[in-house]
Amino acid sequence: MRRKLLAGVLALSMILEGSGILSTVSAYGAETVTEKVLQKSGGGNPVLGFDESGDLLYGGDPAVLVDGNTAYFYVGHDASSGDGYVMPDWRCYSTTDMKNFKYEGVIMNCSDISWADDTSSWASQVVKYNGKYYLYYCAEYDGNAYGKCIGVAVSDSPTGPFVDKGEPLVYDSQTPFLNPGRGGAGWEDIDPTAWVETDDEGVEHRYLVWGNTNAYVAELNEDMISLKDRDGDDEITFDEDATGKGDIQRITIDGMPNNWYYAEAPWVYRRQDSDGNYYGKYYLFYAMYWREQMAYATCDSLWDDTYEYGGLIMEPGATSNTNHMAVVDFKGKTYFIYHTGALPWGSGFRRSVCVQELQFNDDGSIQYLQENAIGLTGTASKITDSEGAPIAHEAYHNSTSDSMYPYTDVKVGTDADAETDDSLWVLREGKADDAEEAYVSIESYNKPGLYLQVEKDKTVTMGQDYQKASSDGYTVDSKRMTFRTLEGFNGDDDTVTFESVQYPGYYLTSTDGELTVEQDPDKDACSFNVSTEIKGDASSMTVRKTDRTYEVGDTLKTDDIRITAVDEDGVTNLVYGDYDGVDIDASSVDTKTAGTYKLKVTYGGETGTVEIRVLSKK
Ligand code: FUB
Repeated sequence: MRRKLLAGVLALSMILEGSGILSTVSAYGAETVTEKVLQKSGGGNPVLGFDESGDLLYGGDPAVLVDGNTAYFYVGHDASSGDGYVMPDWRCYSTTDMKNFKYEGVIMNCSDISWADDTSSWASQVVKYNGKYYLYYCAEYDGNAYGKCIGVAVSDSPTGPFVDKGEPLVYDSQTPFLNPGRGGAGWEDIDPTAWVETDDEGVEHRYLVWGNTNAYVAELNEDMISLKDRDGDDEITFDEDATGKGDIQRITIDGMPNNWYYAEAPWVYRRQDSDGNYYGKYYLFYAMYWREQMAYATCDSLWDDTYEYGGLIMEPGATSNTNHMAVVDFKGKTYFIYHTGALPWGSGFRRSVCVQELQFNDDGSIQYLQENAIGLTGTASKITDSEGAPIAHEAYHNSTSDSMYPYTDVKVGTDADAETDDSLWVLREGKADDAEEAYVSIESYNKPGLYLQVEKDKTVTMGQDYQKASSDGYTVDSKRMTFRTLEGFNGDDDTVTFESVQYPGYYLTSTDGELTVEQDPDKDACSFNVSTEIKGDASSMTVRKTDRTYEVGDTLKTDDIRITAVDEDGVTNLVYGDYDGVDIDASSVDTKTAGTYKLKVTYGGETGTVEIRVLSKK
């Protein structure tokens, strides 16, 4: 299993590396070819997704506790074999460097909670307080009698076992259902995050924030297992009229653009100086809109202030409908920990955890992050054809529409003008047989979980390895996503030829920008150069069309055009084409005539183009 190896692998050098290491001779049919073993990427994302034996174990909704020299990662175990959550327990991993992870086992089973059902170990967070560890979690009340509730369990150790309080800390009935049409009645009270801090006057504050479709905040008592009766009326009440009275308040986030909304997955965070003291504003990280994007808001007080929208951090994941983050400072750096469905047969119901560094600008705003397959330890490679054009997938933003997933046939070709990130690949052990050193599977750098694959018609596309593995452990995509690497057929020492494992005797070939596998290819066209390098910076603005194509006579629409613009402070904004401030010059597009047009888009003083295809009427 790949995970077994990943857990122990250290970061590889991020400078240019050679590709060939050793070679052996073997033959297919009449042809004699020489294998050439490529350097595979060490580790990268996801960092978790394994059990005590190193076997695949999915887990989502990461939470992280930094305790001394160690960071403890917690996940809800995803045991689903379909398209719904089946989550029987919470598990823990530990790390002292954010690169190597130790499996610590089950910390609590849903079935051990007297009031909960057995399979709803949804999002959680562990906090340490006065030497004890408190696990805040959400689970469904048995028989759904009271919807989803928030519970709390206690342990003397960060790795458990945790013992539940015996009744919910927050019942679903304690907050109103305010947003029909989004989320669901009965599960507004999920996704707890807790925060404890002593202020400058020495007063201690303990907060619990949670919620789906609405975010709520309440104070915790010093026992950490009950909510504070702030207004002293002997019951825990919701502040219906937002008068500041009551014990549970609804959080309002001002300034969210594009009709986006708070969805779920809150995480409270504050920056720390080199002595570990908190400073600056509070950050509320959260999942926004559907499919879920990662965003943040800031405030001066978790209880008394309005929260101001800060920006988008990550677009919807390439392989998971939800995302859920933890943000922690650890040994002088800030880390953004999130989940994807990037492992084989992965999805929003079979997730695994990823780590990237989070960067702040001088004013405290947060830089946009792109999910990637290399994380802190992996390496990305460029694969260029004999003309110097890199293999790249088509440029696109992950759709917010469920119907687009899983991505199974993304267009791939060679393109000298391809954007850097779309032309980076992560060389993995061959899915068809990880013991074969000359086998390689080629994962997209910026669409983690999507791999180059050979189609039946011998064209090459990119898709997710999303189908269930058979009893031998391989998915139906394993072979078509694996290539045997050979010395380049053009005889150049530096080149490599990729033979399809699904179709032995067919070799990856670049012809006028098209990628196919061919039986008798031109020797230059099937010889590629592989170089491994660090990812370059994003350009200042990219404009991307999403899923729409037009037929002659259709009206041009701009709402699906998505623009990623980096402003002068390095802050990345992602906006739709119909957003205020976006100027679209449609004069170059003639939807009465079939053809391919370049549409000019201007935003924030930058101009870019997006390709519009108008097809003949069927
Ligand atoms: O894992 C179940 C739910 O999915 C979580 O509670 C949400 O945050 C979403 O990730």
